[in-house]
Amino acid sequence: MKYEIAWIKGDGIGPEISEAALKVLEAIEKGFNVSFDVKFYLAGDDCLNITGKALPEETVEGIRRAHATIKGPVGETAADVIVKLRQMFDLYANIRPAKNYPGLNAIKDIDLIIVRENTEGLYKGFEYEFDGKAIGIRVITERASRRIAREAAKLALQRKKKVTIVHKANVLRKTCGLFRRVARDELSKYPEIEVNEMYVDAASMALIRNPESFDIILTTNMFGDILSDEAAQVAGGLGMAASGNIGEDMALFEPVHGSAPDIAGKGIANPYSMILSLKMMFEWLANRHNDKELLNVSKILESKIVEALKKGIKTPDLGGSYRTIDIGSRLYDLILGSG
Ligand code: GGG
Repeated sequence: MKYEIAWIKGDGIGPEISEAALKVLEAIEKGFNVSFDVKFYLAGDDCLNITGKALPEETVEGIRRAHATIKGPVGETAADVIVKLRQMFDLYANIRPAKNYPGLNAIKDIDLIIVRENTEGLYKGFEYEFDGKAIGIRVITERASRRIAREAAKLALQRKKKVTIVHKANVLRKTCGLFRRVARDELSKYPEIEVNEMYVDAASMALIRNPESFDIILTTNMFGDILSDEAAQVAGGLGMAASGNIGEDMALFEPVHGSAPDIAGKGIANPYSMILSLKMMFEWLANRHNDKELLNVSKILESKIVEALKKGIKTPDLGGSYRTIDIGSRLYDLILGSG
C-alpha cells in the first residue's frame, strides 16, 4: 500500500529537520517494501507572511486527504495552526513519550508517556480582553475527559499498568474536579491498572526527583504541554521529543519543541525529534492498516537511532558535532546497511 503523507515543514528549524527526516524516509523506501507519497503543504509564520493565512485551506484539505501528517514546528502562529488543527480534526489524544536513549545526558532514568487531552482546557481559545482585563475560559467536558482516560488505559495495559492522573483539583475545583472524577470513574473499569493522582505542582517536582515512578501521566491540555517539556529534558533534551496527535481515524505527528529561531539556518538543529515522529507515524499507520512490514520498519528505525546515538552521531545540543543533515545521511547509511 502506498501511504499519502501530508508534510508541513513549518518555521525556524522546521525545514532543516524535515530535510534530515526525509533522507531517512528515502532510505526506508529503498530498503523495505513500503511506499510513501509525500505532499508538501505550507502553514505557520512564514506561510502567514507569504499567503496572508497561517493555515491555508489547501493545507487543511491535504491533511484531510492524507493517511497521516508530519508537521514541523511553527512559531508565533501555534494557536492558529496546531491548536486549530487538533480541534478541527478532533485529534483528542496527544501522546508524548519521554524515555532514555543511550549516549544522552539524561538527568535520571525515565520511561513514561504523557497522555494529554488535546482539544479543550485553556487551549480551547476562549480568551477575551476588555477594560484592562483579560479573561480565559477553561473548558473541561465529561466526554473529552472520559475518552482521554480510555486512551491512557489502553496504553497502560501495554506497559506497566500504572496511570497517574495529574490535576490541580484543590484550586481548580470545578474543571480539574470534573477531570479527576471522570478519569477515576473511567479507569475504575480496568481493575488491573494501578491508578493514583497528583497535583500538577507536586508532579513537576516528582518528574525531577523520581521520574522512574511514572508510567502513564494522564492530564489536561496545558499541564500536558508544560510537563512534556520537563520530561523531555529529564530524558536528555527537547531535541529528542516526538509526539502524536491522535483522533478516531486521523493522526498528525510532530516534534514537541518549537521553531527555535535562534538556531534556525545554522544547520545544527537536532532532527531526532522529527525522525522519532516518523517512527511514531509508522507505528500508528501499521496498526491502523494491519501492515506488519511497516510495524517492523518502525522497530528497525528505532534500533538504528539507538545505534547512531551509541556511535556518537549527535548534534551539538546532545554534545556531538554532527550537522542536522548529516544525522539524516548517517541514518540513511545505517538503515541501508552501509554505515
Ligand atoms: N516549548 C516547546 C514549544 O514551543 N512547543 C510548541 C508549542 O508551543 N506547541 C503548542 C502545543 O503543543 O500545544
